[in-house]
Amino acid sequence: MKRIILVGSVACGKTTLCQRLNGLEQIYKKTQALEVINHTIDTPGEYLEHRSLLQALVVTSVETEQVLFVQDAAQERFMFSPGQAAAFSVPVAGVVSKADAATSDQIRTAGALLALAGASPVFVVSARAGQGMEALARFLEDGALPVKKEAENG
Ligand SMILES: Nc1nc2c(ncn2[C@@H]2O[C@H](COP(=O)(O)OP(=O)(O)OP(=O)(O)O)[C@@H](O)[C@H]2O)c(=O)[nH]1
Ligand SMILES: [Mg+2]
Repeated sequence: MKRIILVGSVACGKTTLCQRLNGLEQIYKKTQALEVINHTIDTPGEYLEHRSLLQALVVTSVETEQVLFVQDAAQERFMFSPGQAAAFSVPVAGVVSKADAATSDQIRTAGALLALAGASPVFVVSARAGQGMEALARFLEDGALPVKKEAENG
């Protein structure tokens, strides 16, 4: 698996995603600091939400091969700026998380906002239910692109 860094708001599901990608038990634990788990760097949501900490994400991402912007599908608060992916020197993909708890409209909107932030491709997953995780894992293994479904277009 590529070395990745997870970036997203508080409670958007980064740690749960990280546990699922690494085959670990899903246990809730608030992320307090940058944390390395196998090939994954998990980050506290505060690093995205507090602008003064943003630069630390950009600097840390240099150690990785892939950034994942994670957006909770059911969360209306969107903390990524348009074009924010350009601040990173490694490729940025998007993950719409918690798809099990969102409507298809919410999923579509979250995906469109991630694309606006410059993330590509964008995956739709539920780390809890397992939906979409295979496609994301494949992309992180060998760069395979997601197959677009009707509800995710646009
Ligand atoms: N329904 C649903 N809930 C989820 C999913 N993934 C995570 N959650 C829940 O969302 C909450 C926050 O998940 P975390 O993975 O800790 O979020 P985080 O992004 O790591 O949060 P910080 O460490 O605070 O930045 C927990 O209660 C999780 O159980 C999912 O796929 N579906
Ligand atoms: Mg966390």
